[in-house]
Amino acid sequence: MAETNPSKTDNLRANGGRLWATILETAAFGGTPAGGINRLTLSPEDARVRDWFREACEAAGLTVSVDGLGTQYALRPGRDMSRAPIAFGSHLDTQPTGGKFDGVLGVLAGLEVMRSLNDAGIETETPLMVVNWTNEEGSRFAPAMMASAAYAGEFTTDEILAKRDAAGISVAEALDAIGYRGGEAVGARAIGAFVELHIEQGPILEAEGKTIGVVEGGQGIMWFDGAITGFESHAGTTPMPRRRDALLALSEFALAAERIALAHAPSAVATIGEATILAPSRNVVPGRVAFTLDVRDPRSATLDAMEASLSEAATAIAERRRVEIALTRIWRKEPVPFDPAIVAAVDEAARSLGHPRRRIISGAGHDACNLAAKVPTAMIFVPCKDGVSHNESESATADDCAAGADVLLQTVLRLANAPRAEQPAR
Ligand code: HGY
Ligand code: MN
Ligand code: MN
Repeated sequence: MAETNPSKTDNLRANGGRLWATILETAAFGGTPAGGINRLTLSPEDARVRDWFREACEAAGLTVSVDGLGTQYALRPGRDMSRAPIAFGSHLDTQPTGGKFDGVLGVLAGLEVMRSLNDAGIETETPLMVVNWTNEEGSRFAPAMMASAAYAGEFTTDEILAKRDAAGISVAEALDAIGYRGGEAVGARAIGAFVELHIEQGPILEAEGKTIGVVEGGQGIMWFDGAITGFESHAGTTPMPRRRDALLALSEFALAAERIALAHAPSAVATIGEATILAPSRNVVPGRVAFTLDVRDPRSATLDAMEASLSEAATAIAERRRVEIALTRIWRKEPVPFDPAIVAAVDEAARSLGHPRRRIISGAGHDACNLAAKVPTAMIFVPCKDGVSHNESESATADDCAAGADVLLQTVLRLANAPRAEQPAR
């Protein structure tokens, strides 16, 4: 009989100590001497944490499936198996300078929810599912959040399988190399609602002394690939005025991007995270440079305005420095609102647990931002130290992680035991 007695479920809490132990245990897979994690998607380190996750889920009585892009789905039966499962999770891949919590907290808290329900002998009306989405970070293969984007129908599976990393290895080859190219069709699996727990990766919750962020949506993102072509020449004999220096052109463009972001303060951001001199040599004026640009803002119109300003800046710098600047937008993710009913369920769960909370918009992209196009979705944030993330020093407290897991557990129980008529509708 599904346990829907509120007295038993309302008082249920996750085992915060067990959750913290799994965070520390899995941090060993790709762990760095500085205490961070370097676990690029589909790497040997990623394969090891995937194996660990599968074994832990199976030990918790879950049925684990893998789809054609390697995403792992771990299902816990509910009393009414005709209902689409309430899903929760995040990602286990990290940035090269990643920390212990980005993505990891959402997946391991999902596992903890399952373990806590098992310990309490609670069966929910609706099935539950914890998900590890492939390649959320987008560091090795662009774009970010690619597997959840394919699940939501934004890309075909073949488009994603054909994406290549800097070494020319395709997603398909990388999946096959670690044995995680599953047989399940991407997007075929029904999800009734999706909730993602994540560290905020920004400074707001900590600065305001809030434990829980009730996330109402995600901001928009644009990714560009850039190439600047000048002219290689002798570092000793080429007079400064005669140079067509690609690196100096990039330097000007980087400052222009900063100026354009500041012109749309306080929300807009712009980042050149990768820059390479092609055929570098200490005594040759750089003739060719490749770079990437990440631009974000919560407003679509501001993204448009920034893209226009960036293009104007590139044209002006190219003319002045007699170089060519090619700026190609390779990805645009529109700002996304989360489902009000799921946001309300998160808010109510946080209120019932007595955690100080506030509404917030996510500055980072998340798999939830893709799921929102297909299923009712929302997110839960907890603070991280100094708002730092994508840095090996990324840190969160065991208490805040436990609080986030409790809010996730109570949100999931509310959604999973709601009468069918009140089930999230799409
Ligand atoms: O780029 C992002 O916002 C995410 O961390 N992948
Ligand atoms: Mn993340
Ligand atoms: Mn990240």
